[in-house]
Amino acid sequence: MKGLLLLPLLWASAAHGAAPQPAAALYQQHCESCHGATRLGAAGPALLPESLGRIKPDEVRKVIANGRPASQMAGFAGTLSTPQIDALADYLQQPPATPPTWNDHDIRASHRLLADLSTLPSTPQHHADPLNLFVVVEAGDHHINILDGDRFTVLDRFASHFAVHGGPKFSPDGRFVYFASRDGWISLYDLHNLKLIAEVRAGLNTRNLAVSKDGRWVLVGNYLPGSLVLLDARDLSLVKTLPATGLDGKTSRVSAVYTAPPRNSFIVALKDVKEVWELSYAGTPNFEPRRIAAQDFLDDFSFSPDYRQLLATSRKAQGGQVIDLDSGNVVTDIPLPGMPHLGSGTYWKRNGDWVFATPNISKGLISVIDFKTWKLIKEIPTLGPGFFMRSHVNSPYAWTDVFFGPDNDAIHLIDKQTLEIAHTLRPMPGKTAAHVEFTRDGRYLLLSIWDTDGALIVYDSKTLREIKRLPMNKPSGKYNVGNKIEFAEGTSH
Ligand code: DHE
Repeated sequence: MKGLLLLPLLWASAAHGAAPQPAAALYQQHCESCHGATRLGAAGPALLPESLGRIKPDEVRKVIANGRPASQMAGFAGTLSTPQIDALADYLQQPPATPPTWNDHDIRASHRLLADLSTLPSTPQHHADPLNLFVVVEAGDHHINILDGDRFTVLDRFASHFAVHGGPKFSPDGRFVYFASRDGWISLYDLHNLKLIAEVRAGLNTRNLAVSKDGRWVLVGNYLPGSLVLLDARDLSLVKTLPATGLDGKTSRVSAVYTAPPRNSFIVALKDVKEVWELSYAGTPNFEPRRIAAQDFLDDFSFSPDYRQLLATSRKAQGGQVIDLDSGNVVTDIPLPGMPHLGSGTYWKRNGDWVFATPNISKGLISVIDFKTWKLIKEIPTLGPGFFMRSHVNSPYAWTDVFFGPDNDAIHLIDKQTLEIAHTLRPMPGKTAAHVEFTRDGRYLLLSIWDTDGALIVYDSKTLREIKRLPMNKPSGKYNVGNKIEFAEGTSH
């Protein structure tokens, strides 16, 4: 194997005193049939440094040794020695000898139609309210649940591709939902017929996707290769690929793509080039980017409620920056300490004015900003850094988690008017509690216990009484169809 040339030191002594084997040969013998000769993935996920970057080396070793429950990944502890497992784990963290590529031909070749939409009924084939369904990502064993949002029962549960990340996005009528996995797979699912319709691999390492307001287009943002991939929303067939190349000729990773409904456009942030792109989808679009110069590399961003301004942060910057999307000018800088997670921030009305609140991944605080003056109104101390924040127009509270540190089992409920923590819940002491989403009417909300022996807990949003608990394996994000298609106040973009 070519990797062998690059990695002469990755040799491992074999079990039972047999001759040592290079890690590349071990890969070829034990891993290649499922993960592909070039490590780009096949039945199993891609095993590239980019795909494994979020998994600790120890965890990689454990998966090789013990396998993954409820998946086809078998354990190799009985076949491989500990040094062999270590060598394999190290090998997987090295880039392949030949840099991986993924072009239009590969995208088209990966495209699969799984059901014939023209033969399927166009009305819901279940008895639940189609606008109060929830899509729940079960990250522990890579599954998706479709939940009746009135009865809190599971209507369907199916395997997803490896590591679905970011919010699934919906067609404007709420019939279709689109998923992106970190592995680059995009899936289209019909919520009326509870059926997967199509899938395509748009990249090797994907950030997220956005769906146009008119429901015609899906835009996918990739880290690897650095590109935008435009798909036909009806069947995920490839329309166009745009390399994410800046004016300086440098190709960038895409930080994220979002749809901006009032602008009829997609907004794209680039991670390695100081540009924000706007791609209009009005009329007969050509999808040529309008380039807005940014003063920094943008990692994470959010919008004002009217989508006129973009509130962006750079991991390297000392705070946030507001960019006017019409003029392209920087409006102001905002002092935001730590690492604000703007993409998970939320907004609400306080004394008649919009405020925006963002959790912080590195500091235990919530920053609250006035949308009119862009002044920081308050920093609310929390029990530790958090990831997500959510509310609903009918709820007096904004819910935020303490994702990191010893208090990661706590959930804070922030009073939206006083900006004080009104309640702190510990739904399952000792287990991470994170990410909530409200029912369409805001009466109930679903909360994740982010653990292998985790659960989805349904609360009454007023009395804070627990209504139901559904056991799940690391449930992560959950999304209410009605809230998402209406871009409701309090939910994510
Ligand atoms: Fe996410 C959304 C970026 C790590 C779970 N995350 C998003 C979005 C972005 C983003 C840009 C918005 C996409 C969208 O909804 O279309 N996430 C990042 C990162 O840069 C970061 C910090 C590091 C990385 O390597 O990607 C990161 N994210 C994580 C995790 O470790 C989480 C907790 C577990 C996981 O699945 O990887 C995680 N991210 C989520 C979830 C959402 C999300 C559940 C959707 C939030 C929502 O409510 O819409």
